[in-house]
Amino acid sequence: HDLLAIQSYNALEDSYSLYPHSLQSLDDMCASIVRSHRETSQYRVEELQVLRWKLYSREEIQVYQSKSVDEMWQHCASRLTDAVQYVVEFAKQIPGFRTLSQNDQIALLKTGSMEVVLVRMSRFFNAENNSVFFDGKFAGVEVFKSLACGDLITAVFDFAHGMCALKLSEQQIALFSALVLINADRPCLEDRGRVQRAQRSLEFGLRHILHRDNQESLMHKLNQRMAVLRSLCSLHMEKLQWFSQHYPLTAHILFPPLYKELFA
Ligand code: MHQ
Repeated sequence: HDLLAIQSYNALEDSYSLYPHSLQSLDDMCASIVRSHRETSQYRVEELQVLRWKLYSREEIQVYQSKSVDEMWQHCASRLTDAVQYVVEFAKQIPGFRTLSQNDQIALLKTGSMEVVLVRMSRFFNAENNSVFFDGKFAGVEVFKSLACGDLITAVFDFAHGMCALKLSEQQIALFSALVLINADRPCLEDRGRVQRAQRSLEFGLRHILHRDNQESLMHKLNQRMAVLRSLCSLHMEKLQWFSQHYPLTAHILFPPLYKELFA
């Protein structure tokens, strides 16, 4: 599997951080997840903040809009795959993830990596003008016109808008992302019990930081967001099926192997 290449196991450290017994180890677990998030998030929020003025011009938008459907799909699939690769790096650093079997790691990434990409998208999103940082500048929905899946794009942008409204801190985003990945309800898990234990300690961690931030009411809102994420991902799969039927060669030959491994 491409997905899990280069892995160094540290079972001892994992079994320690899987069960936070004290406030100190809970703090340590949160700190390590926040560090992994920071190290794999491509851009810091402050960097993105200063790039906000960089918008695509009319002419540049034209260039994207005049691409063919399969050309634009191929382009977006490879951008998405880059983003997924960072999420895989993040996952591998989550306490408890590496102690799962390879099968369970792959099962969790198959269903969760796209969801985490969408959670991360809120950091790359400017809610003031509904644009996302894509290929070096901020792009509105019109840039994605030639994908011919306007409903998916609108739904994804709406989701990002809603996430921005929650005004999450980087720590909250990090813990929430980990929880989106480590989810015992995913299909095809061999050792559901182990995933559940990891999930519980992450939930504990998220509650802990929300309590510390005096924002316990966010827990409920974040749970609601999880349901929306699932529907977005099934819409993405639906669109991909539609695309593969109409452009089997592009989907088969030109899509990145990791994209196919995860979604096809
Ligand atoms: C990441 C950085 C990042 C990279 C790529 C139908 C189809 C193939 C794609 C961004 C949907 C189109 C994506 C590229 C569109 C919704 C996709 C294409 C955070 C997320 C972000 C900004 C992705 C967001 C979703 C984009 C724009 O670390």
